[in-house]
Amino acid sequence: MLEEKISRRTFLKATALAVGALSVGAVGTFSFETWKGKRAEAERKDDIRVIPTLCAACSNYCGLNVYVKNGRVWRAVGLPQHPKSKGKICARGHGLLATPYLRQRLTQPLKRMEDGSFQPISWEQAFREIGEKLQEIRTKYGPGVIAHISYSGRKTARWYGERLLWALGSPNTFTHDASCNTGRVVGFEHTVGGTPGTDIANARYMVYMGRNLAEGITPGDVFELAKAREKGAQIVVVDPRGNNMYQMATKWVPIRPGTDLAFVLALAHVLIREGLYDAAFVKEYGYGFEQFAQAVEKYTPQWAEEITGVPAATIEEVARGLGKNKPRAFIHPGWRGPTGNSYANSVDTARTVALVNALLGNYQKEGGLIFGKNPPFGNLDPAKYPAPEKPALPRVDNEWTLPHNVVTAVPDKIRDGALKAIIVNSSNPVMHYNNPLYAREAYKLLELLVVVDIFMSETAELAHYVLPEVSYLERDDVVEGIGGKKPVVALRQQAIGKIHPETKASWEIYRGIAEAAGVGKYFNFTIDELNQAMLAPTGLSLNELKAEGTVVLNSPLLLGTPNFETPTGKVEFYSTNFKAAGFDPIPNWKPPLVMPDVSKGEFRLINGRQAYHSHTNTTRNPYLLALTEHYHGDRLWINRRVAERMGLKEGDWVEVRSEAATARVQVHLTEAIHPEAVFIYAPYGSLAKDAPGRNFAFSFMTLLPYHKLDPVSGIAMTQEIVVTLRKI
Ligand SMILES: Nc1nc2c(c(=O)[nH]1)N[C@H]1C(S)=C(S)[C@@H](COP(=O)(O)OP(=O)(O)OC[C@H]3O[C@@H](n4cnc5c(=O)[nH]c(N)nc54)[C@H](O)[C@@H]3O)O[C@H]1N2
Ligand SMILES: Nc1nc2c(c(=O)[nH]1)N[C@H]1C(S)=C(S)[C@@H](COP(=O)(O)OP(=O)(O)OC[C@H]3O[C@@H](n4cnc5c(=O)[nH]c(N)nc54)[C@H](O)[C@@H]3O)O[C@H]1N2
Ligand code: SF4
Ligand SMILES: [Mo]
Repeated sequence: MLEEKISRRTFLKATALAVGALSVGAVGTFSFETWKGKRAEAERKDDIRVIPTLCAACSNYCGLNVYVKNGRVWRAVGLPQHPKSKGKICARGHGLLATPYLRQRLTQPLKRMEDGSFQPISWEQAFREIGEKLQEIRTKYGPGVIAHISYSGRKTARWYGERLLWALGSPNTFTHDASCNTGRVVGFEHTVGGTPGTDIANARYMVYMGRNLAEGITPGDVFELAKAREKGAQIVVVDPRGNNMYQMATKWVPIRPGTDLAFVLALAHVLIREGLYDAAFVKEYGYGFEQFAQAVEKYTPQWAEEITGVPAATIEEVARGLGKNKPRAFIHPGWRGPTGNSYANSVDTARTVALVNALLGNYQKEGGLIFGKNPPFGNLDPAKYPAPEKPALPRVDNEWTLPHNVVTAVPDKIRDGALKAIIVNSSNPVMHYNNPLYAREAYKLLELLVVVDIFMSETAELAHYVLPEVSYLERDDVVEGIGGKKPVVALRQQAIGKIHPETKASWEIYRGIAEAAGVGKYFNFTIDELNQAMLAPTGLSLNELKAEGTVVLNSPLLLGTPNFETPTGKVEFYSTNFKAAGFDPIPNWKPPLVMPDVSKGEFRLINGRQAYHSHTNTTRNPYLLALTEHYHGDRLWINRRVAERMGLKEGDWVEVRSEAATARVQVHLTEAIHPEAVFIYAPYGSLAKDAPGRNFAFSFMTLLPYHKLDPVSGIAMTQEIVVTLRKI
């Protein structure tokens, strides 16, 4: 740990010294032109190759050109044709380039021994033992006790994981979504049939309600936002915290956290009361509008002011701004914040956001919300490559009918004995999907836990077998499709040779496990064969895609007529699926689960993305952690006036206590946060033994009380946390 600290400081000092030396030289004998010439000369002698591939530091999977110099990764630039990067990559995209070379990489398959230690074993032994154990567990309990968990964006893991599980007879594949955006997905899917994208560049009035483009970055969207701003667009940021977007915003609305539902219900009220909604659109595409209109009659701006702390006049101003600029106006669907994951009312907030957008008639319109067009992908020919059938067994999480899978339910399913064996790939469920202290005890009960990772994650530490994958720059993955105004195909391909010879790509690992578990016949193809089959309907060959990295298909989407894939084929102001599932068919006001009692010195603990970190993906990255240190990026934000009343100064240490746990952290005093909330950036407080990220702050997830999961969506409601602070 100490060693790590020194090297980070030295890195910063070295940077400062280099700049110093350069500026001294510049006034003395240094000539930039000579330096440039020498540099170019040296580079001519180098072997430099440029490989187009994809970043892996977040789910945007931006397109990159990776420059490889003498076999080592040198630098990368964004691919201009990739819709997410549009020619630029973010700090994480640069920082992650160090991943292949990090000393914490897993280099060999490992087996956990009786005494808890890990011993290196051969791949042959790993496959054989895992295959035998899977067969034994299937015979003993039936196939349904086997599950697979992956990050949903990691398509290779998802695709191969599902094929393996189906081959074994289990339907229990999970993705990370219930820890991320399932609230939004459920809300939008059952209201308008899916989650649309936003046509930022052409919008005139935009509301970002807990969607922070400046830190939860998508570079392409940030460029579009800047363009729209130059053209005079209004940008309203609704956030209890002055997030970095407020440099571009025209208005910041600091809202009481957990109350966004009241805010949007009141927007609907004003739009309807003042006749500012698109009546023709609602008539043609709406189902159950009358019942909804009647329900929101009581949700006046004055009523919402009481709950949200936002003045009624501000709510009216925003509603009128949206109404007058429709259809080039929208409320962003959000991602994780208030609509995705945080509260007992997140799903209803998402539904109401979808409905307010329908009131603006903005679906499939320029400057509005657009359901993108996806590339047409094919599949392997089943005559040549036998495909397993989807198992008829019910899923273990089938008490939830509205979401597609509820990974947050896994710890309880293990405790109940419904799950006995889990394969995890590119995912860290112990740390990230529930309170880690609660999850850890559950995952320990498994008879078989196999983790495919590149690091010894918190989940890998509990595994019976840890299987080392090659990093994102050392492998080919399954082709990616990106929906939008034009469909896009993109490929992650190998840019450098393997750093550690005993590591393998996911597709080889699944084939090895499948063969050993007696279902190898379903894996008789290479990843190139799979990718060729997928690409066939696009008319693009794998070689063409390898040369370009990212290809925009020339079949643009026609705007105008929206297609709502709901049971009624309409925008469901009255949700038939919610009614059938036993929930309120109309989104009515519902308070969050817990509320801090300010008179007792309580706060709500909220969190968010930080521009230079991504979850556990960066918790071992010395360059990105150096930024944390440099900017004190791991301090707990607290309102300056409140802090001063408590006798706190910038950088003071406090103890943060919730019902679940206690943590220690330094405070950051600022005007830019609601007085009833404290805020921490989300990536810190790693619990893994080898992660320097554990030296920074704490993970908000460890303070999350283990209350039940949301009955509608299964989200863990990760901001339903009340804390108190004590100076130490
Ligand atoms: N404490 C905390 N909890 C969170 C969040 C948070 O920020 N902090 N964020 C929430 C959100 S929005 C999300 S989306 C989820 C995300 O949580 P996860 O789905 O767990 O995603 P990550 O933490 O990004 O990465 C998971 C694992 O993938 C491994 N990995 C990285 N690269 C590779 C690779 O090339 N191959 C393989 N096989 N493994 C690799 C990492 O080492 C890590 O162990 O967590 C949610 N929960
Ligand atoms: N740099 C970076 N970018 C990322 C990621 C990353 O790890 N790092 N992860 C990617 C992933 S997996 C995801 S899910 C997205 C998430 O993208 P976002 O959902 O945009 O990100 P968050 O920062 O989690 O939440 C956004 C904002 O919600 C605010 N907020 C908190 N509580 C409330 C509330 O009650 N009401 C309102 N109105 N606002 C509230 C927070 O202050 C924060 O500024 O980002 C993606 N991009
Ligand atoms: S936004 Fe940054 S981290 Fe995410 S994929 Fe793009 S470059 Fe990589
Ligand atoms: Mo996420």
